[in-house]
Amino acid sequence: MQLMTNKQGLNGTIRVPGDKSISHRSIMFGALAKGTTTVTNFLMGEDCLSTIGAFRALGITIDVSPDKIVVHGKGWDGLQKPTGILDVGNSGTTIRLMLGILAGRSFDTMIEGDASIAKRPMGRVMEPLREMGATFEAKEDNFAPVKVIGTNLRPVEYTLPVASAQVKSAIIFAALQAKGETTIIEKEKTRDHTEQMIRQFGGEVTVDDLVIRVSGNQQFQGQAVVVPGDISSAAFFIVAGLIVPNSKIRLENVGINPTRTGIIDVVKAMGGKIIVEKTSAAGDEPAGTITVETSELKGIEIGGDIIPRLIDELPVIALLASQATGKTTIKDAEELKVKETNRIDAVVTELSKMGVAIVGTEDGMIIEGQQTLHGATVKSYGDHRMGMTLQIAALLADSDVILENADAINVSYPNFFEDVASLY
Ligand code: SPQ
Repeated sequence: MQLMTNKQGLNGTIRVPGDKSISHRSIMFGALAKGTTTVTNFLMGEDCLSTIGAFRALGITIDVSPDKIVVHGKGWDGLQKPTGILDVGNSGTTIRLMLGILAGRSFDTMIEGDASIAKRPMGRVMEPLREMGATFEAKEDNFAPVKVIGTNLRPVEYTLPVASAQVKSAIIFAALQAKGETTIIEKEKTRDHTEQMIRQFGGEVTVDDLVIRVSGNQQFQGQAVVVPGDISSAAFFIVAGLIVPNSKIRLENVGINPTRTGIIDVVKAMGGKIIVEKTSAAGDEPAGTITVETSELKGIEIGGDIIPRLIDELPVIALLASQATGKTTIKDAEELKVKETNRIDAVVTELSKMGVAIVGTEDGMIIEGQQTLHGATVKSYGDHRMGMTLQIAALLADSDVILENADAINVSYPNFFEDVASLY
């Protein structure tokens, strides 16, 4: 499709859709709890619908209406052996967290996803779960489809070799079913929505900096979950507002959990005009209004423990850097290679096509600033975040930008193009 351009200015207010990570977890906890869970501002993107589909296949009734989702949870033992293979589509969060849930059930399950999922490593989740007694069969012992052979689990003390909320969460879901206390030691602090939701659903978890302790045999009660807007979706408008001349964009009801706000810190460090006003806390999840304006930006170095706090925003941050003065270096971000696509290669290839001087490194990218963006035919690699990054880049292009496979955006932001157009 032909992407929109705009050098005159983007102005207005956007309410980005619900947070993807929190939406997934609301269905999971709702299904594992006893009683009714209602979820409002749920993200109706393809990934979260895959999670709903998986739990329906496991025997959970989930009512979907435009204003809310109702999950009729039956407790852990309410999950039933599915008749077919569970299909997670494009969703890494669904498959990895489900491995932790299914490992402790009393039945076997086959779980698979699309071509991208079939290339993403599952060994990182299966390894700690095997230490807890879990049994899996997987392609090359690392890739989906995975057969989960449900069994009784034991607690573990596990130090994460990678900074990953998905691996951490899979271990937590297994630990909740084990007999005794599990200790998880994170490499770096990652998004903590699973920990927050345990508490919201009446369970217990203790967190002491990087050390998480979870007891087994925990039972949950249904809750009302209000999902804040997704800061990873807001990121595209944060960048657009900063780089398109004469722009001012207000983003309402954005989740500002500190484990997710690395992009705000980066924008401030680059000299961008950004104001964050805290408005509410939905459960344990804080939300606020973010306002950005066109800004003079300077290149910086991005690395270390901020990376997990902005990992999904790095493609669009690379674009932001291309419009700053000076060079920006992104390092310690080798995890980008195992996302929906290799996001280091994809960003470097596609932004280069548009004229950006950018090189990939083993663990990140180096981006030259003050780049003129040119028209090109670009592709999303089936990765929603690539597709949206390229639309924001196209705004400043001097001629037509054609995006192949734009549908990938439906994974996390079905109304993205309409929201961009609303700012004209
Ligand atoms: O679900 P999926 O496909 O893995 O989605 C992504 C994304 O860009 O939307 C990653 F590709 O987000 C992950 C994120 O990168 C969502 C997530 C979570 O909800 O726990 C955690 C991060 O992944 P990881 O591998 O660092 O744990």
